[in-house]
Amino acid sequence: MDKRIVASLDITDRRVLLDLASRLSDEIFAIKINWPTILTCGVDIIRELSDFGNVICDLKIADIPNTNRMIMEIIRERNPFAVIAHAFPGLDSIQALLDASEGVKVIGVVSMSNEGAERYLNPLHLKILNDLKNTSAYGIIAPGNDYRILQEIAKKRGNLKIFSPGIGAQGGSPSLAIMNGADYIIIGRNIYNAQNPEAYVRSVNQQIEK
Ligand code: BMP
Repeated sequence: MDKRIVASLDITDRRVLLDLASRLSDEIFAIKINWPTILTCGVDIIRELSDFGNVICDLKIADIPNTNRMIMEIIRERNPFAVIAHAFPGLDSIQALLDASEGVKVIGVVSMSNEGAERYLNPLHLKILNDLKNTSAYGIIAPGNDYRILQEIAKKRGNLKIFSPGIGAQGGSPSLAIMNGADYIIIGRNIYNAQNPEAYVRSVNQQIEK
């Protein structure tokens, strides 16, 4: 079976992070890292983690095209599989990332899993999705704990892959997220705080398979 879990290893201790990455690598699609890891371990952690498989850099890049391009040029040197960017700054900003990507995939945030996103971002999700469909972006972020939004996005996503956070600690269920349209589920705390992260990941894989 194709692996569907993205392990969000929001860990700031380099040794703990690399150890867990090596233990999980056979059971997951990718490792996702975020600002806490990059700010503490340094940007070269991306290359180190890439020894264990796909690395998704969750930088939620959200700037003008020139700054986006500069960020992509720094990141792409370190062998990531993908970067996550906000799409709300506009298509010129997303296009700048795509133009500089040299094969690194771009995943755009369409809607978020936190409650506060209901006010500003989430009402725009279909508009953002439609725009992203006209680019060469690889995927989108859509909430794995809001099945109504997830279903709506899944119906209209075209070729874009759906990555869904909000699983476990934020209330979403792995199998319901997949049933409602997620291609990949992003799980953080439930993995790295588990007593036995490998066993937890294996049990989620079994749930998904069923
Ligand atoms: P956790 O499973 O521990 O809640 O972690 C989820 C991860 O996904 C975190 O890195 C968070 O920043 C990210 N994320 C999210 O939770 N919701 C979103 O809408 C977008 C995210 O990138």
